[in-house]
Amino acid sequence: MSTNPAAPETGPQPTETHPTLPSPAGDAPDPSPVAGLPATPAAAGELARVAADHAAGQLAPPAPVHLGDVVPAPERVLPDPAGDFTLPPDAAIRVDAAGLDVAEQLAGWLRPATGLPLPVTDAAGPGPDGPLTLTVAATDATAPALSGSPLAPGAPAPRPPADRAASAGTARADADGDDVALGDEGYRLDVTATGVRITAVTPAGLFHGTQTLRQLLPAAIESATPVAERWVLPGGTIVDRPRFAYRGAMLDVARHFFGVDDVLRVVDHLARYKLNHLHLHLTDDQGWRIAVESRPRLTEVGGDTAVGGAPGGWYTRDDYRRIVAYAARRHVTVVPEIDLPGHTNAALVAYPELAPGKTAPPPYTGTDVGFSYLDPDDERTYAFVADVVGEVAALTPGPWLHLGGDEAFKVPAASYRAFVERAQALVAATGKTVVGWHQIAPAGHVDGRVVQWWGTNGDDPGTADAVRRGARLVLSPGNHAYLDMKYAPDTPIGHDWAGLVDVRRAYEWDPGAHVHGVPAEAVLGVEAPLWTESVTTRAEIEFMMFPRLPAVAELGWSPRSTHDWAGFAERLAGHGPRWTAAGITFHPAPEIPWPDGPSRVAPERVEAAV
Ligand code: TNX
Repeated sequence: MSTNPAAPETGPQPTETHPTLPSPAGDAPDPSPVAGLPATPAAAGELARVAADHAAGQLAPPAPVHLGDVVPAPERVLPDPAGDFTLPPDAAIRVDAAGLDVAEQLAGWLRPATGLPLPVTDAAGPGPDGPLTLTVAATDATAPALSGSPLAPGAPAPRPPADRAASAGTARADADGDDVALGDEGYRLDVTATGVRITAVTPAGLFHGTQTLRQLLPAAIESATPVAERWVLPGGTIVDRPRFAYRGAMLDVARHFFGVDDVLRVVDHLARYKLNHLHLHLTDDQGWRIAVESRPRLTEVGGDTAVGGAPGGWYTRDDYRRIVAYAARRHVTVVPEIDLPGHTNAALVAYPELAPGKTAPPPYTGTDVGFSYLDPDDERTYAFVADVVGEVAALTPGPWLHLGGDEAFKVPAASYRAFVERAQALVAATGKTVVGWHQIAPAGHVDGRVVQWWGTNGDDPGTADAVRRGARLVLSPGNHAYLDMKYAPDTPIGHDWAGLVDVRRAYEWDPGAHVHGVPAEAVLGVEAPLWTESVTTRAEIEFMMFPRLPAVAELGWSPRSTHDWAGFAERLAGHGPRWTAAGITFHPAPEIPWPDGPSRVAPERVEAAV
């Protein structure tokens, strides 16, 4: 694989190497406009072109990426070595109206490195069929099966029904697993010698398909400037859809504040790996990061601080709208968290009447937890909660609102439970679905409630009981999914209260069978939280996310039947050069067989991160 930027051509130019067929004798008059060339009839000329293309295909080296080299692992992969496709210089992307925005995004990713114009054209309009076709089909009927073909060697077996994402669409899978419904987020990708087609039922599915396409091109596709490369895709078919409907990551913007551009970049990272939720931890003791018009002091006063005296900051309503819209375009839903009743020191500094003692505490820039709380016995607390969740809900198009609920150690159990029940009702009144850390489990059920489990031993009868009463679960086990845990003892940033989380530990667990007494059907999905007490820069965010974020993404997307550490590590290794080309900082984890060896992978970037 070459990652060299294209250099100006010097010396002799390469000559045409395509073999050509001799003209048959006795041809009809020369249709060629070029004087002096031997006569070649149209039909024979076409024959020659096809033969030449075929021969070139046979002579060309195989695609450097294999069809199964995708993270997260696709549900089915059927390689066809004769079907490798090379992007021609005049390639256009044809798409129907529903897929237009996805096609524009795909073109935007492919243009910088290829240097090709890659125009996006309307499939309904005039013009030839381009080699790249994206189709949003109205129904699954247009997502044909792998018509009786055997599964690829090593390809995953059809998954059991319990694994299926809780998504719309009429799932069909016959005994051979030959026919599948793509559903809300699935796609089918066909690569043949003459073109590439992605088919999906929704733009979200199409978008996931384009992320797969991107990964199948040589790693140099991530370059921001043109690269001399043969842009070849491996032939065959992928039919793919998620195991879980909720696949997310959390960014704590309260302990340290991260500006809009940093958040947008995190959205891009999620989208690459088919994660579809970004949970923003917007408030904590050290800072309040979202403007609330009815309570301006929350940001004016409470937004000024951060851990260790670092600069504070907050999102205006327009900043937040920008984040939400950017995420939506990438089929990522923002989940805002207002952490209540604990983790509220910044709010108490701004509005002391909410504090139990009715006096403002000093601003807090340390990293302890569990000391602050809103006064659960004061009605002004509930007016405050109603104002805040009302405004945040109104700014948020997604269905979720996270009310925190963790580590309110100083609130007696009965008061805590009563507070959570009132706060849940206030969230429900905004039309949003309640999400909360698993400490909210003992509170009464409210329609659709989601409990986010962050324990470390898989054993929590309270959470299992909440599930029996109707809650669904998002899994973020601290000892597997927490991105703020150190990889190893010498990781320069991060915590270790939940243990060390190397890439293998991030990968080796099953969200469908993790919490005792919780059946797979109750699991909505997975989320990898990044707390930022010790994370201060964009490079450090990436260093903690990569390569563990793709590990959790695979647990959320891929059927359990594909789960295999060695195979995952191999596939993941191929992403190191992609991250390097894209300028993404990552931890060169020693357990991953990086193509150039761990020490050769972007060492300067890793140093920059720590
Ligand atoms: C626990 S996880 C917390 C956070 C900390 C984190 C550090 C959870 C719901 N609460 O307040 O930032 O540990 O790892």
